[in-house]
Amino acid sequence: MSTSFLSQSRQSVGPSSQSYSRSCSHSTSTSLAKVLFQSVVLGLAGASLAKAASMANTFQIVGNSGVSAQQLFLGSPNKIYFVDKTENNPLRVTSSSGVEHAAWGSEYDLRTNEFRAMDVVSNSFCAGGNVLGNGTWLNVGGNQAITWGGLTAASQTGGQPYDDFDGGKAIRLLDPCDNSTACEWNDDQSLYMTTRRWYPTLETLEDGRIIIVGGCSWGGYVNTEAQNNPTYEFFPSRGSPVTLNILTTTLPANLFSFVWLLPSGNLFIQTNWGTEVFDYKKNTEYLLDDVPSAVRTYPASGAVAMLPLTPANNWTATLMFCGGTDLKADQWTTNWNIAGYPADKTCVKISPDVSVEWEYDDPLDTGRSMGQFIILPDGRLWFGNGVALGTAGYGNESWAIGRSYGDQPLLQSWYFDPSAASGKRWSKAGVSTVQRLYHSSATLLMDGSILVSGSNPNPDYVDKSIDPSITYVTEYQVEIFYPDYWDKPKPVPVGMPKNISYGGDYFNVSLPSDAFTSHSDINATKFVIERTGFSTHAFNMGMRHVELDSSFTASDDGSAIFHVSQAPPNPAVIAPGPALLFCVVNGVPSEATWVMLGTGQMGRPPTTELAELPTSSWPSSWFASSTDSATTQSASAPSSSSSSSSQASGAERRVGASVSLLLLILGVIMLAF
Ligand SMILES: [Cu+2]
Repeated sequence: MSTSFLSQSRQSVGPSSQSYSRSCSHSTSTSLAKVLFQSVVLGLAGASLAKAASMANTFQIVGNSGVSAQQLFLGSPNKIYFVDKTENNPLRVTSSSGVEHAAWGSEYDLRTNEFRAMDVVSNSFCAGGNVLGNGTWLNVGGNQAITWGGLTAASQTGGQPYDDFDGGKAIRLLDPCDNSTACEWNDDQSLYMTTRRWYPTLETLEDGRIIIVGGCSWGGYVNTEAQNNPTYEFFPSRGSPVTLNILTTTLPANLFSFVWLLPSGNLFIQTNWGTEVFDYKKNTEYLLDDVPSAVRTYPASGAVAMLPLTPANNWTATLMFCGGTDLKADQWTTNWNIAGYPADKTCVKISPDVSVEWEYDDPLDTGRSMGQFIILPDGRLWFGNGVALGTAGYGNESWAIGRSYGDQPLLQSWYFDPSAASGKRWSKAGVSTVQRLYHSSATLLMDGSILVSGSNPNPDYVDKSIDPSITYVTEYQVEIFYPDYWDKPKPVPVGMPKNISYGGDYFNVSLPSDAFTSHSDINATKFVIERTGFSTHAFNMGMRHVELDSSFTASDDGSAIFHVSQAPPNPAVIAPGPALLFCVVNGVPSEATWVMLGTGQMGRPPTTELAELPTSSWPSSWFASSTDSATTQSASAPSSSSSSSSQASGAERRVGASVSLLLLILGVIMLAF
């Protein structure tokens, strides 16, 4: 695919009814039946053309990742960083020692959809990641150096074929470079951990430091007592690893434990069936009831997310878990057909700062393992990727699908709206054309779309030319999913800040009148911070959505100035570091502004009380014809502030109505004959 096509495919194309209008214009002199036939057929064609031009709810393949996207993150406004395990990717890179070898890292530029190879140095197989308070990204842990087929290499310190080093204790640092290609992973052995961690979880804390939790020494499908690393430590280091008891009682499916910093300053930990609140400052664990219905951690791999923290819910954290697999501790053996076992379809949630009770939420349409949540700027969650049968993982067993322990990939993606009425929270989003099994990943982008990549349930790179019998190959295709708001005109806020503090003065952001289709849109405008997180193994470490408090002053001309609070004066609501700031008007997000939460330095950021917001106000002229302010506020917009969004959707509705009318007339005529 050419670059020009690729860049075009990321542009918004609004729906149009032009072709329908043209098809009608030259049919006036023909017979009634012909008119009706042409109108109906061409009208339908016109309507479907209008639909085809729409990007909303579609996936588009835009490029290649270069290496398999086992791990990825949005490191800067226009750069995605992919990290793979050491394997025989055709992409080559040269080590600092001058050895050319297969690459297992790459940088992807969203402006050009092109990638460059990066040298990751040590084996980052199933590493964890997150971003420090100063904006440096961490990639932690992995496996020993390997050779062809993923087998352990004789040398653990470089050499052919991959010149890779043992990554079990590795700490890899990256300062992303948006406007150059100069940045590289810094794999500095003097910073390494003292113990091995394969499948560790990383969560950023109030002072910008990262806690590194769990993992095992040598890998495998699930953890074992012999290789368990039931400890946590910090980066920058605060000394030797400390035992975390829950990791000793939750074998074997307790790798990539889910760890979230709660607004209370405690950590919520969910791993295998076990669940607890952990006061990491006092090293005290408070056990809660087991997660209901299914295991959600790897390799069951349910979809997980912290639901949006908003002024309306007083920034209370709710953790949501959907799908996974209901296997008990003794069932994680590979002597039976795991790949044929249906995945779980329940969704459960808990708000541990206010209640220790688990609750069920609307279930999935179909059971799913390795489903993944991405929080959208409008507060809904996108849910995609994964399989209906089996689990994460791969191996040589006769029942494996090729090598995959998962089967029947699910291409349908969904929206979950936590604010909708119970029973109505799920609705269909787009259908992907690419199967996303084990080792897939996804992230929100600055423009409100979602990048999806990965899938490689194999020990080494494989395509159809290497093994024609392989069902699930190493997948490089990068897709973008365009949510349903994509075709609507984006609001263009003026005055978005580059820094957000924890408390202090509010800031002002203005929106012109054409940002609103009605006065009520002003009331429906939100400002949200999104941490997009580090994506691997069907979840994004550090992904979080925090809505800021705001009020507005609307003007006679239909424009409005929004008064937007800083982040709550509590870095446990959202940890310091880089994030995206969106303005969302009635569900349609602006392009994000890249912001730094806190000072951009390591250390607990200063906090101060939030300044009180001005009371929201409408111009008195809008109330002239009515004393009922509620009626006035929801009145339709004056023609001067009607945007192309309402016109476009109006045109679509008109096309639909005309086609229906013509079909009705045609039906009546046919009945008459
Ligand atoms: Cu893995």
